[in-house]
Amino acid sequence: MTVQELPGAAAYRPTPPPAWKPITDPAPLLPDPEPYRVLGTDAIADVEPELLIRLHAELVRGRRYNTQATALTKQGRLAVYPSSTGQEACEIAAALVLEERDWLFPSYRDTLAAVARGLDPVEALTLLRGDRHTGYDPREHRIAPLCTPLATQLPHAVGLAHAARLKGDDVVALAMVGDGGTSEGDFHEALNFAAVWKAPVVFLVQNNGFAISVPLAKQTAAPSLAHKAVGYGMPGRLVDGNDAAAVHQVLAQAVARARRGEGPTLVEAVTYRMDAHTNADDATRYRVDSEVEAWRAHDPVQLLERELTGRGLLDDAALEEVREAAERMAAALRDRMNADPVLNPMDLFSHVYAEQTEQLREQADRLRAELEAEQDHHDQEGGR
Ligand SMILES: Cc1ncc(C[n+]2csc(CCOP(=O)(O)OP(=O)(O)O)c2C)c(N)n1
Repeated sequence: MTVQELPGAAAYRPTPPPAWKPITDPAPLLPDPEPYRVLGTDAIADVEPELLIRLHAELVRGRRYNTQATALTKQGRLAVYPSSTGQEACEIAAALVLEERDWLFPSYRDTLAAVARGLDPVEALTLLRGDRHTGYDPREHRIAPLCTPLATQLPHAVGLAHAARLKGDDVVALAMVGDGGTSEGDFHEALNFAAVWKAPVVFLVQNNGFAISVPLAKQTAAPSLAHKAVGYGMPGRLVDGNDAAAVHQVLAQAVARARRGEGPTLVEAVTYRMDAHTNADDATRYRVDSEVEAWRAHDPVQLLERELTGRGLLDDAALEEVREAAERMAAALRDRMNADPVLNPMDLFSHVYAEQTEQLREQADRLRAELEAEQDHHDQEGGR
């Protein structure tokens, strides 16, 4: 059967659509096929020796901070610590690459980045100690609270950066997230908005191989996490996350790009979590020792140390000095964490509502009366 054309039908025939054009040319957005490296390559020639020396000192201090904080969990002085041992190059580079006016949006694993940015080492552990409140004023150091809900820090970073741009403030936000966090809806929303608005944000994904016990292969079927950038229309960069000089360089380029108003970048740093997820986890249940040992041979501190000693930039005396400074930091951390904080129970009612509710006022009055009665009793006992 043939369909007969009615007279005049040609006028209703659809015109062919206009030629399709991509919104963005994907080619320049694609990451390198291999993680970018600087240490042990010709690219080292572009790096200032002072930066390498500074990175090394911070890495050694950071490693010592991780081992000390983990020890404090075993001594009952800290509730939980998600160690970043093995990931120090990412942590330190992220902190050093920012200007004072910029903002850092860390996850729960990024205490080191916060400390390297200038946060008091004890204040940085307040939340992980089980105290209420974050323990530091995020505005003072421009460090958002260490974020436990996965990836929620990413839309916060985009919102802050976009708002700063609208106000004409020269601010870049650097947001850190794990490989597991890239499966969250917040990751998608943050990257989409950031790219559409050209928000001055840098997303640093630390691909440390696992989301607790879930390996990367069960997390994503993407060629790499950096490739996800292309779908949002921003560049994806793949970097060796244990090469501090490379991470610093790639992040510095991304920060400069954001500052020029050219929009966000997604950086995937390929690294490895050497310790368990936290002190409450047993990593031997889901990964083999040979894998851990293979990564130990690619240790971020040793990689940098080898480069510096090979170039005559670090001798035994200088190395000893760096290690001693790290020991002094650890001893001070231990001493301060061993002092019990003096808590005021009335603080329960502080910082919750701008205006106290009637019910909370009543509860606060009752608690105050109880505390006063207890104090009177204590004074009388003491007077006897
Ligand atoms: C929204 C949300 N879902 C689940 C969790 C529980 N959780 C805590 S850590 C974690 C794994 C995260 O892995 P990854 O993002 O790779 O970061 P890493 O711990 O390796 O640094 C999960 C699922 C959470 N904190 N928040």
